[in-house]
Amino acid sequence: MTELTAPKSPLTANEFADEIRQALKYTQGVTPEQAKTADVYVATATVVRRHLMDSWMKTQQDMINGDTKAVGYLSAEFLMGKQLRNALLNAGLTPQFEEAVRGLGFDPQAVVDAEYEPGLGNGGLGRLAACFIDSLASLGVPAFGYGIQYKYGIFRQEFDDEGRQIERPDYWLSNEDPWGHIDYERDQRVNFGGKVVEENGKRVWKPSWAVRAIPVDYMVPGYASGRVNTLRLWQARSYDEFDLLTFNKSEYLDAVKPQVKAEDISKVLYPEDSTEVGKELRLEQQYFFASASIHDAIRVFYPDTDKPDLTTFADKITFQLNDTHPVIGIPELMRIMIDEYGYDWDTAWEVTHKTFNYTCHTLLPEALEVWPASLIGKLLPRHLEIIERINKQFVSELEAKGASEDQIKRMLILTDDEHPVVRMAYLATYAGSNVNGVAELHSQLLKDVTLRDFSDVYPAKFKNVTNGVTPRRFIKLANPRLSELITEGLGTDKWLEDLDLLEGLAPLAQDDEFVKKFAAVKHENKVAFADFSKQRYGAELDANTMFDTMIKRLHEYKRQALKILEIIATYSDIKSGKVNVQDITPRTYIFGAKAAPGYYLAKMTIQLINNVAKVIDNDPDVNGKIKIFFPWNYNIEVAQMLIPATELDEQISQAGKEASGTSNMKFALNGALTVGTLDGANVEIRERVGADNFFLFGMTVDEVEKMYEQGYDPSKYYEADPRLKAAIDMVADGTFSNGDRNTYAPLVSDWLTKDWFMTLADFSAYHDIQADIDALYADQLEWNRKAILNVANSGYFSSDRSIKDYLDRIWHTRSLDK
Ligand code: NBX
Repeated sequence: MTELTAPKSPLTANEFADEIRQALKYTQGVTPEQAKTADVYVATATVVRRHLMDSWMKTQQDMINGDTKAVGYLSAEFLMGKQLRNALLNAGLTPQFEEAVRGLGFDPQAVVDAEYEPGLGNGGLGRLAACFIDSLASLGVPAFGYGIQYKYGIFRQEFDDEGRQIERPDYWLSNEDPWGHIDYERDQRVNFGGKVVEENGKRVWKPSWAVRAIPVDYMVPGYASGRVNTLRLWQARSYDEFDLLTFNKSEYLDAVKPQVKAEDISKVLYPEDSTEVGKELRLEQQYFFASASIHDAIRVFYPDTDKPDLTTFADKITFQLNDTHPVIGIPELMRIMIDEYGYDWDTAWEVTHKTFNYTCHTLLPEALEVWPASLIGKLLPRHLEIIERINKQFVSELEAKGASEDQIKRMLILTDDEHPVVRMAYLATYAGSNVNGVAELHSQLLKDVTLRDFSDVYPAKFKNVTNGVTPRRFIKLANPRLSELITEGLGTDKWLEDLDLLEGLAPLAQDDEFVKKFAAVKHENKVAFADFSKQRYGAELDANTMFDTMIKRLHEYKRQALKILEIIATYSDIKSGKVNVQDITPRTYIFGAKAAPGYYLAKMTIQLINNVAKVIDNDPDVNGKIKIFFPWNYNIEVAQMLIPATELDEQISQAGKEASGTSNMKFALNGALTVGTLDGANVEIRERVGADNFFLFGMTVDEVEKMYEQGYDPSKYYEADPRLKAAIDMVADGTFSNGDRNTYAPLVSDWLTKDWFMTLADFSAYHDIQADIDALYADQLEWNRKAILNVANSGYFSSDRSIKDYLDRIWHTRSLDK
């Protein structure tokens, strides 16, 4: 493989092999002969980490000693994916690794596969955080990712015999984690509970319990930058090894209870991604990592003093709040400055305001976090006081600006009703310097709808930064074949650092030889995915069918239902003889999705998809023309295999609901064509790749709004479209539930009476576009030309570009000098 510009490492393959042997011997206590593949993985990771150590230390020193403001990316989730290949690539050690490991008698890919994927995120938001810290390091911007080292990540998904989702714990730390370094000496105390008392005219918090936050540090190596940043994930531990009082009463098991409670805080990632659960433990998690991280930043940037000049804090670091999850950090910084360091309110406010910025990732009102004031008061009484004062100051400010009473009421951070709540998005918007959406359309809708009052009063705060994805993981690592072809086509591999260079591929879309090579790469990727699916899932996929993929969390607004209903309608056409099965373009429909464990309709949709798959598979009338494949436990590893193999990408959410989407970017960059609505970043992808190279369908945001206003009646669409009616009837009549009409009754009833996301209204348009898709697919040369144009024109969607936009528009900082 070509590695033209990755940093040339001084390490030879032989030296690498020696170091692996040493690590095996001195850290793991095995000889190379005794070593298992997993031992070699751990040893290799140890060597890579050691090799990065100097750059890591230098980056930290340059950050602390220089005058470049750092970025603190505060996020409850970092969905990193496996680390080894990424670290090797960024350290420029891939060829040496391959040779060394082979020389030791092991298969390099098996060594890489031995890593257990950490699932410390739900979906797009967590993966975005991981892409962003990769880009920050690659651009040489000093940065910390701050989050939680959950003991259990996102659940492992299984399907039972009825096709229902089962959730199993994801005990990802059951084996050694060679990447994380636990730093007991740099722990932080995080207090909870108790009350606030008046002492010498000051409000003093007397907490009733505390948790020890211990940092686990992960290196974040930049690609070809020589820089290595830090991802610092906090682990919760107890201070109370034994509650002696209880112990003396010889209630031994009760004595460890406080310890268990403390350690619960970092125990599990909440698996709900769009609906709020409002659980006490979740607020504890949020405060736990926000507080520990802010204290940590003070420790890092003001070393060797207990009297830091925090008026300069905002020049040292800027905190980006990844959604509302870390927003409790705002009153926390206020409290630290006022209570712990004796600053006055106005000084603390100025610093806090300058330090924080907020990114919103949703448009669903139910996903905007609110916390009952009573809960905050119980857990963080001093913070509630501070929030009350912020709210008061806010109201005065609004009055001074001439806001109406109504408007002020709508905007309250702390509501004034019987059960007051704190609206975290409002707190972040008022207190922070900037608020941004994650795609043009989303940012516009934030201003016009979701945060309209705020944008009226504070228009300058509102920014857009369109999301992006890292080309290192999602092109180079995921798609080595395409990467080689790109490098060949461009004559350089610099595109990995400057993705705009992909534009140079556009003329090659007219070169039939290049197009054929591109098609061959896609085909090989499909074969590879089929092999993987056979091995991992026992599935039989035909690489000569169109690979049509929908991967994302299962949610009504994303409309997996639209796709499954279209598949069912096609099946019904075959059964009724309306279409001749020979005329059907063979497609393999691939789904990957987890549903929140308590999300009833989402789980039922999974069950339906699995059972449609079964029925279709076993029906000789289908003649293998259509197949559904739903690999369980979709994760980053599966994504890296599946995205390069996909030809058609489904981005079919109801317009105005998907904030951005990021798989859409990964697909375009890997040469899939998109069928999609004008939603999220689809809009910008279509603008860039060209309307001719994108399958657009469905209602626009304005049409959706109008329809809500008019009163939407889904049953009209059911009655009007015989294909839709046939499909829904099939679900209702037990075709996919062994004749049982009850199994999907709630889903059917929702479609016919509610259908909040207007799946039925968009059904005909979605069906009509399928004919265009099939027609183009029949001309493989044309299809692949368009696919190449998707690759060539998607360079904008590099997370390097997103980070540069954050630097220019929000953070106002820069790379460290080389
Ligand atoms: O964030 C997602 C959006 O739905 C996508 O449109 C967007 O591309 C992506 C990155 O900006 N949001 C998301 O993934 N949210 C969560 O995972 C989530 C997790 C916990 C929670 C609320 C939302 N309490």
